[in-house]
This record gives sequence, C-alpha cells and structure tokens, in this order.
Amino acid sequence: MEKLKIGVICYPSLGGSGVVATELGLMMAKRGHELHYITSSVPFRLLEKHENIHFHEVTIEGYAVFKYPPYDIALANQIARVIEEKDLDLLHVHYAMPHAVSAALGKDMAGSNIGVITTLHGTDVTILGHDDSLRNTVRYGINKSTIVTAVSHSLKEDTIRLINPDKEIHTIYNFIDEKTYVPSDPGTLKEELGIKKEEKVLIHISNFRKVKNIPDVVKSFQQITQSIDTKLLLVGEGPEMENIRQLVNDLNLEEHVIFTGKRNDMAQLLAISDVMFHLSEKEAFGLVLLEAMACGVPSVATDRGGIPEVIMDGENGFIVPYGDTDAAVEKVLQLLQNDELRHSFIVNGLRTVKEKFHSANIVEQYERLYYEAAGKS
Ligand code: GMT
Repeated sequence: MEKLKIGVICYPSLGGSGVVATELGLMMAKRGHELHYITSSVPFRLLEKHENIHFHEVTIEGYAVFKYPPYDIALANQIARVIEEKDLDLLHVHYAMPHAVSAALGKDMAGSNIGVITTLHGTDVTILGHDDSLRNTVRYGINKSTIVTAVSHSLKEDTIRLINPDKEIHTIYNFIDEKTYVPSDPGTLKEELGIKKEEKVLIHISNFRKVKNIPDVVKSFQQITQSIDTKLLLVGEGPEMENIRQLVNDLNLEEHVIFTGKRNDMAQLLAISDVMFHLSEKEAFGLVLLEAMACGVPSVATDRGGIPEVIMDGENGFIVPYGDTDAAVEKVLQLLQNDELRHSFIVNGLRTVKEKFHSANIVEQYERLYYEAAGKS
C-alpha cells in the first residue's frame, strides 16, 4: 500500500494524549509513513531524531494588542503551511479543543480537502462539553472532522450525551509501548528513594489536577499505613501540588509520602511498586493503569469513565465506587496482604495487555482509518 504523509497535532506535554500521539507516530513511522508533528514544542519521546518523523514548531509573538496570544490561529496558520509544503494526505488531531477547530481552519486556509481524524481523549468532552461557552465549538470541531475516534466506549457515550455530534464515533483503545513497559528488575531504586526493603509501595502517577482526586489517595493511604508498613509514591506535578503537600503535612504523613516530581523512568518506578492507586473523578481511559498492568502492577481504581474497560474488577485489579475511601483501603490491604491474589492479578493483567490492548492491533485500527480518511482505502 502507498505510504502516507500525516500531520499530527497534539499537546506535547499534557499527559496521556501527548504520549499516545507520540507512540502512535513512532509506530506509524516504523511502518514507513511520514509523520509531521505540528506542535508548540517537541514531544519528549521525539527529542532524539527518528526516521520519517519531522517537527514543525508553532510560534507566536506576544503583541501588546492581544490580551491572550492567539495560539489557535497560529496553529491553523502552521497547519495550512505544512499541508501545502509537504503535500499531506491527512491530519490526525489529538484532543478536540482547539486542535480540531484549528485543523478545520488550516485546511480551509490551504484550500485543501484532506481528511481529518480527531481523537477524543477525555476532558475535551467531559469537562469542556459541560461549558456553555465551549460546547458548540467542540461540536463544530468534531462535525468538521472526517473521522472521529474516542479512547473508550465510555467516552464515546459521554460525547453523544453531552455534545450530540453528527458524526459516528469509533472506539479505539489506547496502547503502550511493550518494549518500555515490561516487568523489570527494580535494581537499587528502592534504596535510592529511601524506602526500606520490606516496606510495601503504593504508586500514584498523574498530572495533579482536581479530577485526579489525590486527596482521597492520601486520606486512604493514611489508614493503609497504619496497618502495613507502606510508602506512597506521588509521581508527577500539576496545579494541585501545593494543596496535596499541605494535606500530607496536615496528616503528618511527610515521612511516608515521597513526591518524586516528573520522572522519565516510569517502568523502574513501577518495578518497585506493589499497587497502583487511582481514585479519579473522571478518567476517559487511564493510560497509567495500563502502563502499570504491563509492568506487573495491579491497580485499585474508581468506577469512573473508561477505567472499568481497562481494569476488570476482581480479575486484574479492583474497582471501587468513586468517593468510597473505605472500600479503597480494604481493596489495597487485600492486595498487599495476599501475595497469591496479587500474583493472579499480575498474570491476568499481563494477559489483558497482550490480548485487549496490543499495540500492533491498535495501530492497525488507526492505519485503516488513515487510509479511509486519505481516500486511499
Ligand atoms: O487528564 C489527563 O490526565 C490528561 C488527559 C490528556 O489529554 O492526556 O488525559 C486524557 O487522555 C488520556 C489518553 O487518552 C487518558 O488516558 C486519560 O484518562 C484522559 N483523562 C481524563 O479523562 C481525565
């Protein structure tokens, strides 16, 4: 089949959607397609040079006349330029706002009729779809797309309920790079982080936003650490960081909670962890839960959004009702106190990663849509 020239628009550093956009691009590039990232900065995994991957930075001057720099317009301008100069076959837009709207404008500016695939990742619908001032714009961006995908059935249903777009929505699950996310030898990381060999480790990885509901993680952990010698690793950073630090201090947990900040050695951090702990209010998929599963770490997570599509309750992890910290404590303790149970969850989880979320299978689903959007199927 003819190889395609694909423009990719994403947030290079905002959590899972940027990771998925980058990993998908790397896998498409390996299949011989030419990828053109049109973003505000180079996504982390693309900092080193890769064959078939190119980067077109979106820059914007801070003119005094603007209260807010018009990034969406600068992005549309760059999209139009790249469509023309590189003769793109299609655009793949990750996260609807403002990317799907900028893509529609850029395409129009270039006088082009190339296909646009928009992948919905979560908060572009579940938060922005509740905002009266943005809902119509999200719907406009979706309706202007040639093909729309969502990262879980739950997000597809939320989109229909909140946005009611004219377009059909295809569910394509997220995936992970199976070479990076594998059970591995923890080496000396536990000691380096000041954790005793016999201590158990709970891990939470996120961008510290309100929807991640980290206060429930910390409050539950306080009870857990009273029963079992445990450390809590809080990995990442974000707007809620100071509030969480304050809560940790108020609960006198400073000795037990380790704030690692942003890290690039996720597989190693997971290698020293016993349970992944996520009590989100909203979560369209929960990429970190899949990363943990692939590294042999079962999760205790809430019944929200797409989480139950990743975690099968009682099989490869535990699902607890959102806000029910007693249930969360009970399930974590079960996993920490019962090695046999934890082991069976690990085995089932590794099977889930292979059977339900295998990258080759997911990448093929996207590739089929790429050819369809490019009119070359
Ligand atoms: O909320 C985040 O963590 C960021 C956001 C993003 O744009 O990366 O995450 C969303 O997309 C991820 C990748 O598809 C999903 O794994 C997350 O569940 C989703 N976050 C929410 O829905 C809150």
